[in-house]
Amino acid sequence: MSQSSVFESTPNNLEAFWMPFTANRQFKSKPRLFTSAKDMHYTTVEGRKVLDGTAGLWCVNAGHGRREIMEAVRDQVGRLDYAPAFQMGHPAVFEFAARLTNLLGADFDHVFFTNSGSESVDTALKMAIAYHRVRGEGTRTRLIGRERGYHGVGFGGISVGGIVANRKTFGSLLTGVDHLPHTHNVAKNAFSRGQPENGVELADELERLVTLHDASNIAAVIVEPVACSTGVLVPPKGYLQRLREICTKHGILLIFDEVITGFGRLGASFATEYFGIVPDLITTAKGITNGTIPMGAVFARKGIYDAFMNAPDNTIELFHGYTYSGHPVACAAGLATLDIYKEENLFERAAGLASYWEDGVHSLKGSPHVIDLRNLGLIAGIELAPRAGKPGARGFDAFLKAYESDLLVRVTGDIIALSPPLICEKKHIDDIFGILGDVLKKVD
Ligand code: PXG
Repeated sequence: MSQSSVFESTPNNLEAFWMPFTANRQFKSKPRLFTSAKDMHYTTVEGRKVLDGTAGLWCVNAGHGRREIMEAVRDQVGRLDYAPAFQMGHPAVFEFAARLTNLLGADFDHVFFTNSGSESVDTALKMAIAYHRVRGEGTRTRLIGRERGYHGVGFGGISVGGIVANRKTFGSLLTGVDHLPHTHNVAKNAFSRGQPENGVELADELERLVTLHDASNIAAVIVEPVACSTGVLVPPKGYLQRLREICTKHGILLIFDEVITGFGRLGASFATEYFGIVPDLITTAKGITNGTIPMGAVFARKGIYDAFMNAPDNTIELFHGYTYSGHPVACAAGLATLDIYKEENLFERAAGLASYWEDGVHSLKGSPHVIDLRNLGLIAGIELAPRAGKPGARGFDAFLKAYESDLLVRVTGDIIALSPPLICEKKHIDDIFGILGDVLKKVD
């Protein structure tokens, strides 16, 4: 066969693609394919409209098919498709960095670009270790994460993350890592509206780890302000403040992983603003480009970048970066996305909808199998009792039945997670909870 006929004879089947975080055999036996999307809806290959209850994968905050982003991307590809990221630059990346630091406010003054949340996490962990080293505290190398934390899929992220399947599957991971306990407590906090009352003392576990290892060995603590991927675990009142205080007391950097909570999800620019707490590094991705082009970013608090700038002239201050750091097309998408967020006041809009959303979530109290309902901003978690001996089966069934009922949700185990685009209307919220109420009646 000639080379060109090899290309032409590509079979039309589903086999070759090894799908990420997917039950491949189940999917390929009964595929679910989207072919287009506009505003709040996907369209399936069969032509069915499906309401997007999850903003894609927590990323399409401004809704689908935004013309402004499409035009910006098209223009940028035509003008400058790629510029080397190392030792070279292009105008859009500087403009985007400046705009992003404005959005974060006075405490943050530098941005490092990546291509995903996982890369943002690895970048932040490396920055933290390198920061201590350039200041002459090179013994600070230990990292502290949290049980049930999700920080992406790099070795750094799965090491500080607290997901059992990663520990079971991928070996010994990074050394020098400890974990705080997670904050989820259905017995004490079930059906909390917003932040739960119980659990602030769990932050004191950090003091125990400092006593064990000594602060002089600890570089950073990383947490998601709201742990979303493992089931929407809303932090107890006062918990994040206390973590901040303990980190400050011991010179430990605090990293907020805001890959999901960034860009308006809580009804504020970032969780940092929402909770009024200033971490030292913030990791982001997803909503930074409305999910249109892959991109991530790490924000550094004032002083962190400066600490690196004492190196001799012409030396690379931080030995780190990606081929596609600050890719021109991603920057164009990001700039257009920021314009939409601003012009449509989408973060304020989310804040304005949050109490209606909360009422919608809690209207499911009493529905079959529901053992807890949780919410913050435009996020919700609906925890179902697992089927005896079959954890996750009921959740997956609910996911499939919701999809058949024209609603896209996410499930993690037996927890349904929701995060609609911030452009949603009250009628979409009514539809989401109306459909879910019916679905729960059909799930056994
Ligand atoms: N940190 C956090 C807090 C995340 O939520 C990542 C890092 C990694 O981002 P990338 O871009 O490398 O995937 C994430 C990603 C879900 C779901 O449904 C969540 C994520 C990704 C896919 C699905 O819970 N979070």
